[in-house]
Amino acid sequence: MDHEADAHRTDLMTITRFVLNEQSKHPESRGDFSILLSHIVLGCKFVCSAVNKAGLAKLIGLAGETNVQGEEQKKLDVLSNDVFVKALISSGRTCILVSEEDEEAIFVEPSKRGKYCVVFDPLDGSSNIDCGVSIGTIFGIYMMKDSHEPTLDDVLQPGNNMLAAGYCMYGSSCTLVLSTGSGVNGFTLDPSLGEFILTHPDIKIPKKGKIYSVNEGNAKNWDGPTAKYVEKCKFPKDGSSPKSLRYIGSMVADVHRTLLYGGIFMYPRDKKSPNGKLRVLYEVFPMSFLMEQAGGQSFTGKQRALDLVPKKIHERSPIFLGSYDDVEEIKALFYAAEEKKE
Ligand code: FBP
Repeated sequence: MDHEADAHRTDLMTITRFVLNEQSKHPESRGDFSILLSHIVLGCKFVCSAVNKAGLAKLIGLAGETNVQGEEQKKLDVLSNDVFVKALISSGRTCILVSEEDEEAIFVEPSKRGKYCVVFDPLDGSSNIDCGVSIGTIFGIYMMKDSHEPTLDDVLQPGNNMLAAGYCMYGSSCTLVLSTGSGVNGFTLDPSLGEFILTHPDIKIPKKGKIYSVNEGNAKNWDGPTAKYVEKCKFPKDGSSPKSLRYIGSMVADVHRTLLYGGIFMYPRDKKSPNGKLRVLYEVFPMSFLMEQAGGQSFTGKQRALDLVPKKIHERSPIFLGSYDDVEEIKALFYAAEEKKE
């Protein structure tokens, strides 16, 4: 070990230092938020190591139960959910948790309760777990509305009220992308240090992209504006080059690529899924929060995604997010279709 070289690494910007620096900008802060984030980071490290050794540790395959979405749970789903529920409750900073894997919201017992509500998908992209394709954890953080007994109203808030959001991608490297409301930063886990290091400072999505990302297998059931937009991507009439199709089928991986390379990621509504597939609280809102913080935008087909006010914790919504100009194009098609109806 080249101690000399390593000594110089002690000035690296770790996520812990980054969060504490952000905290120092708020002299009134008691550090509760930083403590909560540090427990989420711990959960990501745990799940990252479990995902890396999943094949060897027989963690792949089915767990034999089904979750609230009626989906068969995978062993890693259950493990990841346990990891995050325990980490969040032991932070002593949360009052309500909403997980993709739990039918009901989890109300933290008073002795361990704090003022934050966390909504999360412990392991998104589960259809890709067994084939080793990138998967991830998605999370969003709200503040309780006020200091009364916590209720579902404290999580059924519009996305605009979200304080922070992020995802951790378990892929060729483990990357945690975070926004606390002033820009988006990406951190890569250095396994030798066990630390997330700032590798993607102040991420800005390109204003326009060359990629569109959607499950074209649903094309025959799409509505007019979606079909028209995808047609335009493939056969542009303005002489520009066709967009490339990239679809991994793991939202974290597809959104991560979109954030870095630009373009548009879509999970539209269709005749089979009139509200699309992705869940508002722990998929649509966190990714829309990050996209807007990076200069992109996020649209439901009717409105700005973060203006949605969910009525149920596992509510779904169509989503079109990505580069500002690309989402503007599909918004124009949807609005034009609406006007025609009137
Ligand atoms: P899970 O949370 O159950 O994994 O479902 C979400 C998801 O896997 C997203 O990650 C992905 O974008 C989408 O479903 C893929 O859906 P489809 O296979 O219908 O294209």
